[in-house]
Amino acid sequence: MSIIDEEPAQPRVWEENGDVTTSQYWKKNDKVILQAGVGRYDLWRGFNTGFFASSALVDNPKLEPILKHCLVDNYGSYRGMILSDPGSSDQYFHRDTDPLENVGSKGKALMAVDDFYFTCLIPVTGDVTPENGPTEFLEGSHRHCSDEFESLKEVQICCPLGSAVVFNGKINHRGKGNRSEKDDRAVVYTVYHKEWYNDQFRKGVDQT
Ligand SMILES: O=C(O)CCC(=O)C(=O)O
Repeated sequence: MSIIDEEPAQPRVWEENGDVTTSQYWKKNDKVILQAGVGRYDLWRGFNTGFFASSALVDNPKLEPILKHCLVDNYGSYRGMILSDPGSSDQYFHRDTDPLENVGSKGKALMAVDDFYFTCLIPVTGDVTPENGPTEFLEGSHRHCSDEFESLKEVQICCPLGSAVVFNGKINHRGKGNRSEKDDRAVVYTVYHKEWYNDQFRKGVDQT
């Protein structure tokens, strides 16, 4: 939180599923925190020591076989965290993967490639509840370009403490706002992706 309090917020503008999306981010040395809705923070880059390097996260025996099944070989992982304060707003809808298009972001190129990216969310301070902000998915959107999204259903997933949610990074989703009075809703995430993909890049974030 000291990074957010002390560093200037930098504006971020990019395209998500064909729509211009705006947010902000904070940067200090190797660390980058992305705003993921007002009052929601994605500790994205540079959080890789201590808890983030623990074997329960890095070599989790329950998760490893699932990811091996999904990605088969030549994949790696990194970790970060989503913090969501009481009173935070909904996040913007997004896919976790880049659309893989030079121009546009509707996902035509993405639909043509094999699945290469999965995200795992693990609550760490308490259950994820309807009040403190479930993860909302557009059901089946990992198999659709965004101009077909209208017919898809929104589904909210509440993950209890001790469980995890694993999803295809192509799926359109968002974290819902935190309507609770005092739950600090925190989830650690692990991103697993094929080695050929670079996830240390985000459109609209200064890479220097
Ligand atoms: O906080 C959540 O429930 C969703 C987080 C998210 O969108 C992500 O990790 O890509």
